[in-house]
Amino acid sequence: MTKRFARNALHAAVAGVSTLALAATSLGALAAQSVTVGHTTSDSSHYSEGIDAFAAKLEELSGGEFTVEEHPSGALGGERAMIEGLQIGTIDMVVTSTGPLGNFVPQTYVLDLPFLFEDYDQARCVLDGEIGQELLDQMGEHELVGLAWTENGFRHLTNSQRDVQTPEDAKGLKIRTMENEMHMAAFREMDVHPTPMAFPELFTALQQGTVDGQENPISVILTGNLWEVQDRLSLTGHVYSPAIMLASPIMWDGLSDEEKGWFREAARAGAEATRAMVSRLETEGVEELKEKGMTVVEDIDKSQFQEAVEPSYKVFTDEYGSEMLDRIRNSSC
Ligand code: EAX
Repeated sequence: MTKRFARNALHAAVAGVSTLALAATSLGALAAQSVTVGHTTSDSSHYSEGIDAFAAKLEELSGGEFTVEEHPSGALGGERAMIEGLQIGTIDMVVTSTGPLGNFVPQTYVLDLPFLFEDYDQARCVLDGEIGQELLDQMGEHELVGLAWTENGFRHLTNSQRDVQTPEDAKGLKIRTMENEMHMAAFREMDVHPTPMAFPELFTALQQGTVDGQENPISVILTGNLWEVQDRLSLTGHVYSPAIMLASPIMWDGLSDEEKGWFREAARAGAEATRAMVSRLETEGVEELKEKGMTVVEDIDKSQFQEAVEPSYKVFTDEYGSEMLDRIRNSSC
């Protein structure tokens, strides 16, 4: 009897242990919920810096319930393809420029107008305010979830043909642009031949001379090694390039309100880290690019470029009206 009791007790204990073990395993499975984040830039870029900060904050807030799996360098495709991936749920999150975003959410085209923002402070102030929030909310109408505005940076022109100091110097160049109608319209006004292309194809296109040049922020030129295949940089700063942290509605709908709050807070921490790196590289990065052998044209009369691309504003307002543009221009930022 005692023996049997002992055996039963043992069985019960074993059963108890395995129930606990099972419970621990399912907790473990939750703890290991991994979030895939894709982007086109390298793992030493400003986006990657932001994703590290996002991951650290998300893990901290969730007590390890979520971990982040970063896929840099276009491993999951170009920005347009990744945004489509969010809509169908094959990717959980993407950090992307607004380059191809207007194809999905036309309201964002306004942000891609050349010389819209004077400087980083103004752009960040607009995006962090009411207008930015309104645009983030609009993602929801297009099967996307906007978590936070982050940053790519002011775009500068590079090419392999000649030093470009004035719009006249740029005439006739074949320049890769993002898949963005506003950017293409602006370059057409300058008599530059815009060639839209996804970022992962860019390095080879420059290397093989399919295009003469491209335009991107300093961080992308530096950390994407574009200096290896481009020897001239002109600090045109012709357009501010916002970036956004987007989530898939399929992942999002499976989260509780508390979890959604963690993602939003972590995304803001990520944006902050990215912006800090963009600011730092805007000056330090130019020096590094010179050391790597690029000729840098710094003395640019931006008003000449601004004048040359001005008609592209009409292309925008004819199609989308001027309400949002006026609001940005009249904002207190
Ligand atoms: O978002 O396509 C581009 O030139 C972008 O600036 C790049 O993918 C980073």
